[in-house]
Parts: sequence; structure tokens; C-alpha cells
Amino acid sequence: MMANLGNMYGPNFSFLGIPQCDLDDPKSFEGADVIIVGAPIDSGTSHRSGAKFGPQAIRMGDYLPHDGQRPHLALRIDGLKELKVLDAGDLLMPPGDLEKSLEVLKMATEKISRAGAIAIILGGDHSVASADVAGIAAHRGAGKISMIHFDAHADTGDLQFGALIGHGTPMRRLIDSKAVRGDRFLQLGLRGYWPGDETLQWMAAQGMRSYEMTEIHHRGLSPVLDESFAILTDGCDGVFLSVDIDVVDPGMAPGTGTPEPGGMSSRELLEAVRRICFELPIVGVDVVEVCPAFDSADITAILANRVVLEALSAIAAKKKGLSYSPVRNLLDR
Ligand SMILES: [Mn+2]
Repeated sequence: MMANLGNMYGPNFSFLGIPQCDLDDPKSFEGADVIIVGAPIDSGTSHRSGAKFGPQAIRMGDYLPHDGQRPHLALRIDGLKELKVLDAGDLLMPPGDLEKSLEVLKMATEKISRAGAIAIILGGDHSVASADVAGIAAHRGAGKISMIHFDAHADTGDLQFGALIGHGTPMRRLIDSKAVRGDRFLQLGLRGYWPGDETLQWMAAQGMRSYEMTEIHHRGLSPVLDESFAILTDGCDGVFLSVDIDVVDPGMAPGTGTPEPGGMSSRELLEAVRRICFELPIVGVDVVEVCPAFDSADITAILANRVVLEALSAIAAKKKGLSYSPVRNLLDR
């Protein structure tokens, strides 16, 4: 039996000190609500690499004691205590074999989904989405889960330097394989200079909806989320949330491989994650493209850590049936 690896590229510690489990030992994750797993691979990057060190940076990115608890100030719930959240450590992902690495990840998320738990995957470059979502879809049914994807880039390329697998192609692979329906695939925060016409036409033909950053700015995040939620829950019974940290402006998230200026603020991302996980039936979350070598004062890793915590807190609040309003006086009890 393979034990929990801990961090593939560093000492063994769990996300904020939560208990560990071993995906090869079903007893160790019996009854889990959420299982966190690291996907330490960056062989899919098209530009500067280093995201394979993302999982350990995300686990560590917090200035409070790593004591397995985190009561949320606004939601008034402790996601780490209210839910049974376990850390399965990093998957063994050989950097020279991206295909095999992704197969390992797909098997892991399918196993987590079949155990009735929500998978939270710490990337890794975004190629991991092609596997982690596919694993959950293998359990819940093709086309049965919808996708909300935060990113500066569409990641819908057909080929990346001639290869089918890479961090620029996972969303095309998920739609091509019918794991996720194109018309239940939403993207928020796109900007910059990629992709080109041919790819955009393909995206339109799939019925995708991609909100460019300027549209979100002018319409406001809330109306865009309202519109998205109606599409995501139409005929699908679960939602996967994929967060490429480069959706946030490089000024607030510099530690990433392909930074694109003009992104959303970290506050907007956290608010969106809170609403999504509070209001939608989340079946999985990935947080990808954190690249510690290009970070400054750990701010990107800390943001990614907070994205995970925001998701956990909101999932716990939803499960408990709490009511929440973003405009409530914090001190009204
Ligand atoms: Mn991406």
C-alpha cells in the first residue's frame, strides 16, 4: 500500500494542519466531505514553469497557526471543523510523463467522487483540469456536471506546440470528450491576445459563454454571476469550479507562469468563489498555476490558500443551511 506522499517536492505537511488520508486506503477517508489532493506537475506549461511547487506553497500560505481550524469572519462557520476535510497529499506525478500523471489524477478524483466527497485539487499547471474534471464526470456521468472557469486564458487550444495535452488545451479536451457540455461551460476573466479567430469560432460553435474582463468590469461581477448560475444549473446536477490564479491581476498574483495584465482583484475572486460555493452544488474545485519561484512575498500562494478556504467555508455554510448576505452588519448576531 502506498502511503500518503505528503508534498512530492518537500517535507510532509498537510493543508493548514488538517488530518491526512491515503487514497489507497478507503478506510482512511471514510465519511469525508472534502478531500484535498496535490497535483504537482508543470510539464504542460507553454512558457515559464515551476507550478509543480504550487501544492506545497498553497498548503503553507497562511500566517495563522496551522492547527486545523479557520473560523470564517463573515460566514461565521469553520469549514475545517464543520466538514470532514482530509489531505491526501500529493499524487506521484512523474514530470517526464504528463499523460501518465494525468491518468493518476483522473483515477484519484473519480475515487474521491465515488466516495461521496468533494475533490479540491491543488495544481500544478492547468493541464490537470483535463483529468480532474474527467475523473468526476466518469463517476457522475458525461455532460452531467457544468463548469465555471476563472482564467485570463481560454485554454481551449486544439494543439499546444503540436501536442494534444498542455495547459493551453484542457478545456477543449473536456468538451471534445463530452465530459462537459460546451453550452454548460462558462469562463470568466479572459483578456489579452489569445486565442485567435479559429479557436474563438470553435468555442462559439460549442455554445460556450466566455466573459471577457472588460465585460465583467462594466456589467459588474454580481449580474455576471447571476446569469452564469442560471446556465450552470440548467440540466446539470453538479458544478466544477476551476480557478487559474492568473485570472487575478499580476499586480496581486505575480507568482504564475503566464501573467496577463488587467485582471480581476483578489477581492473579486474571493467574493465570486464564496458565492459560487454557497449557492451552487459544487462537486470539485481546482486551484492551479501558482508558481512560487515568480512570486513576491508569497502573495500569490496566500491568495490561492484563501481561495481554498473561501470555498471550504462556503461549502460548510451551504451544508448547514446558513443564510448569508454580503451586506449584513458583521456584528449583528
Ligand atoms: Mn488556465
